[in-house]
Amino acid sequence: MLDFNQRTNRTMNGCGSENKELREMVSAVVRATPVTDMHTHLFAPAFGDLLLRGVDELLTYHYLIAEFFRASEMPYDAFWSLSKRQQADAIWNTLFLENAPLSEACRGVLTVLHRLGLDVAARDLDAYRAWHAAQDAAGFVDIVFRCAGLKDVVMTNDPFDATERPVWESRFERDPRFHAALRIDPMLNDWPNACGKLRGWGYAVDPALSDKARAEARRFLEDWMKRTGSLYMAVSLPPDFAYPEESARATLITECVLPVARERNLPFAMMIGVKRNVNPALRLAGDGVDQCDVGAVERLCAGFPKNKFMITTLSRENQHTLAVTARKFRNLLVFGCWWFLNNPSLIEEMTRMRLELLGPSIVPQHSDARVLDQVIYKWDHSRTVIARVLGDKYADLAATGWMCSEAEVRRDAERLLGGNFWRFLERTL
Ligand code: RAT
Ligand code: ZN
Repeated sequence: MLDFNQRTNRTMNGCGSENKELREMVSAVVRATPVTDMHTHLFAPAFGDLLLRGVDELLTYHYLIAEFFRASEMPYDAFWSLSKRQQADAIWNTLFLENAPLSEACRGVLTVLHRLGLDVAARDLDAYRAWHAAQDAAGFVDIVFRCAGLKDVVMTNDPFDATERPVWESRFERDPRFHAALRIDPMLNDWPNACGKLRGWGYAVDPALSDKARAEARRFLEDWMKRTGSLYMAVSLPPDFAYPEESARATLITECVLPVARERNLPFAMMIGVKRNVNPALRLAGDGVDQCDVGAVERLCAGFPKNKFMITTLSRENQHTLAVTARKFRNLLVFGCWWFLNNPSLIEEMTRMRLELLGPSIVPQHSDARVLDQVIYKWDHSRTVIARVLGDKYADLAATGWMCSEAEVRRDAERLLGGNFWRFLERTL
């Protein structure tokens, strides 16, 4: 029996020797647990050039392009007129050689090269290029999945994308590691334009969203959910996203998206808070962030209890409200540290807060990878943070005498790194 002082010491002294072992065990378990990455921009090899990979793609990631323009004097147009290889050279020279690559996106490139077994100390970009050029797509997918500890990923599949659409319309063999998710931004964020496209594809829709148009919009969604076998529908939304409201978007959500999702018992994912094109000269790198009204999520979850919602918000300031909202609604799954939040300090803060408010009922992270290799660093860095936070939490429990077994830690890690996502999909409300 411990006396009061010993108990107090254990409680205060979070890093006792038992805790060191505990933390090491947690870290090993989290490292060994395979991940389902529930939101990426990756494609299976059957999609050809849509699957981005290699060091030039890593260096020209839009996160790095934004950082490059801060560090360089190069005019925007001059950069955009360069070939991809030249852009990669410019970014390498500017962000890695002339400046220290301290940002998370820069560090990520180095983690990838290192984990692939390349000599980062050599700073030899051409050697990295040569190594990548010798990899074939299918074999490289295997290498990357193994290295990242990935089980499977969810793609972002856009039926409005002129390059992607024909792939779905052709016959191809599905790779079971790449699941689909139907992305419907054009429909919900620019209905007049999307409406014209749908008409061209044989759906009798109209800008005013008559009854007939609503039925046809539902038919479009059903056709594409079926064709792609999507696990969910998804949209990214601006900070001023409101619900309910008088708008084509709100009508489409109520009358088309939610009924189709309900019918298939699949979630609707909303990623809220992106301010598109804050600086159009940066192209894909030109988007910004602002706070949104989490009340809109609350009203949707309350108003449609038979629908499942997966929500992430881009602004740090929205995270607490979102976590509290999830406490109130079992049809709400909070996921990931999205985009500008995918940095170790913010992942740590968010994961800690979410575990404290929601226990292990969350999806702490998704990668948002656009380049195959990126899953290596995104999961390497996130796993480290998740393991640290979990280690602290189990140590807090241990201080009371509640010891979690390795099997229990494994159970929790499996849930956090994929199980919760699959369970939410299969759940009937
Ligand atoms: O994280 C990103 O790469 C962004 O450009 C977006 O793609 C964002 O994740 C989104 O899905 O809209
Ligand atoms: Zn994304």
